[in-house]
Amino acid sequence: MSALTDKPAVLVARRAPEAVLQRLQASFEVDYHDGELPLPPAELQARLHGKAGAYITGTERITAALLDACPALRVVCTMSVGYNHIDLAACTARGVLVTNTPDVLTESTADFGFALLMATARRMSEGERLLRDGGWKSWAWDFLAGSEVHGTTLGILGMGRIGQAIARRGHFGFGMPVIYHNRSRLPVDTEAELGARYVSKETLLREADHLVLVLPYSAEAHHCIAAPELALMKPTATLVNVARGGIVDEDALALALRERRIAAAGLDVFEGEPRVNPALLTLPNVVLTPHIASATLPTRRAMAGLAADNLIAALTGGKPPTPLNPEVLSA
Ligand code: 8YV
Repeated sequence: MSALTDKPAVLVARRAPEAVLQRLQASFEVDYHDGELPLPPAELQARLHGKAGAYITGTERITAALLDACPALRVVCTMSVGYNHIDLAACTARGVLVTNTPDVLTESTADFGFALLMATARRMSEGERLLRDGGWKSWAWDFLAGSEVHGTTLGILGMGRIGQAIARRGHFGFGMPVIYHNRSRLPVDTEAELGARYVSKETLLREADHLVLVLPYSAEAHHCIAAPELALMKPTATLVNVARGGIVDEDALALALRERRIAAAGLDVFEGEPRVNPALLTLPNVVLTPHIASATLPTRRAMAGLAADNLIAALTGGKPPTPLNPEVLSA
């Protein structure tokens, strides 16, 4: 509680839509960081001290050390579906509820994943760069000729909500046979609906014409696409990553792209973002976007609203809609 009001004190660690901020201010004593850049970790910790709630995004790391320094913290609400920036086990052990924003970004993120696949396969960024640089001189039969998309084999690593939404686009929109690998196999009726076939990771790598990474980041997913995996892919294949940067070994990918051991890549996420591996920046056959797969205004508003719903419910005796560790609520 704030010393001046009877409202719980919370930190809103990044800019939020005005309507969402107003809802939060009606329920809480809000410490608002409205700067362009994330708070440095020490300042994040200092400003979270004494707060009951944290409203964060994927750019704020919640560690065990931070939790120990902020014992008043009861709930962490992230405006993201991914939560690898939060030590969930440490939160649960300390009775801190964590919530994320699933579902509301699924379709927009899948739209973007498919757009990135198409831009990569059809060399759109390369073409635009060439045009802007005055390099468009004439027509030639193979001028900026890319890979086919329709009817080719779509591979998906990580068949959760977003993976399935991408599979649906490939299957229904582009007549693509879909193969996938995932920790667990989908029910057979879902596979039939998506036209998707479960395969080993090795088969996925060998057979996909376009491979899209949509798996959550975890220690076991770290660099799970590295030199040996890239070596299994077709030399004509496209790799798209809309999941997390750390899943791909970027040095190995840059080498494979340079040596044309795969045709092209489309990356929306980077290990150590917003820094981008310099080796990638010089290559023509990679489309690079700044982590914007969920970035449509309606989707971002929905994510911000859902994170606020979670925070308000958690601190006012309600039922948070999307908890990640609901066991904390029943404890
Ligand atoms: C966000 C994301 O843009 O939801 C996620 O996990 O990666 C993106 O949608 C970002 O993390 C904002 O918090």
